[in-house]
Amino acid sequence: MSSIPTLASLVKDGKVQNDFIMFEDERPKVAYNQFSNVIPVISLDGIEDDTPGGQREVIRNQIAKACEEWGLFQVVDHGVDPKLVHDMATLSREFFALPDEEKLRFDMSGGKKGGFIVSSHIQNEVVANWRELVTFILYPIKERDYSRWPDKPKEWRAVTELYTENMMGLGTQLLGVLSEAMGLERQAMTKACKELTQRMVVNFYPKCPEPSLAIGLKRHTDPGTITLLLQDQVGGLQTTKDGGENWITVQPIEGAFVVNLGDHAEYLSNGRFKKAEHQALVNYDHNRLSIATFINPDQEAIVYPLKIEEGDEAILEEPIAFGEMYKRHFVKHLERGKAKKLAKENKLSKEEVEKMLQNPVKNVKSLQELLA
Ligand SMILES: O=C(O)CCC(=O)C(=O)O
Ligand SMILES: [Fe+2]
Repeated sequence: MSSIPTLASLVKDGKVQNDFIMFEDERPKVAYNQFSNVIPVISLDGIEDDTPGGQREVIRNQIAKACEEWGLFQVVDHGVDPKLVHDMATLSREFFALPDEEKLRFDMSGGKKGGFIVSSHIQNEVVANWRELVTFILYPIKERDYSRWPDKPKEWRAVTELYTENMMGLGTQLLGVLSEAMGLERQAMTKACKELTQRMVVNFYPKCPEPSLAIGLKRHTDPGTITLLLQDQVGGLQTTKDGGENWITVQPIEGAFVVNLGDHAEYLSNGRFKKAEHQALVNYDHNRLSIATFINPDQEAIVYPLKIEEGDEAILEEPIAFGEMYKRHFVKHLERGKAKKLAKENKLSKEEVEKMLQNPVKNVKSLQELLA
């Protein structure tokens, strides 16, 4: 989708281009601002109190329950400085408000590992997303490429460096709690990651002239271990636990982080904790900003269940390197889009689509080829 300059230049038209029109059955069913309160909001206050029956145990039980049911919850009293969080969001908004040519200085199309792009950093998506984004690698630190980070506003870099450090701290803390909830030592999940890596995607969803036809970010799961999402007060994040039958819109809470589990966490827990399927809607009246921090394993980390409950079978047929799992995740995502397109054009029957979706991983390309 790199042929699209930026979304700002499309908004004038009053209609979205065909590229952005969603398949009918995937168009938004529940409004972006019809908030639900079913997603647990968990205070981390007292998490250090590790005495028997103490606050850590209470928090652990709440988090485990949320992950068994949704794979998604919100945290408050998480200890991250509210000013830092506020600055991170404000500077991000300022970046997206820059003229197109400033943003396009960081154009990441053509396989670059970071920078600015419209719609998606994954190539060949069948339906485009109504979003602009900036993405970059934060950990391991030696892989940071500052030439791919915005250099305006000028405070961006220092604030992002502090923010990412805080996200690593919070993410590690939560993985510790999840490990304990599996009856394992606190470091079990981080050790299974070999070395924790981190990527950030700052999402900007401009107002959309046809929000009932387009989507900000199509339904997906995150491939990694755990995601910490900061969203503004506009609303638009939705999740489903029944494969898209019912969607609920997550209530924005000032200063909270939405935590969601990715594929890797589901595998490590052998399916006890769920990966959260989610999507982001756009709307007619407001721009929306969200900042996703993805905490992932090293590409070489071997993925296998850390704990298999008695009587359960392993959900993975064989151990697999995270790098390979990551690649398959995106191939599957793209194949799904292609199958839906063929179905729409009536070139595939429903059964054929199902078959394609069940066995999509043929001719796995290199990850580099998959990125825009
Ligand atoms: O914008 C949102 O609320 C969701 C973002 C997201 O899911 C992602 O970047 O992976
Ligand atoms: Fe996501």
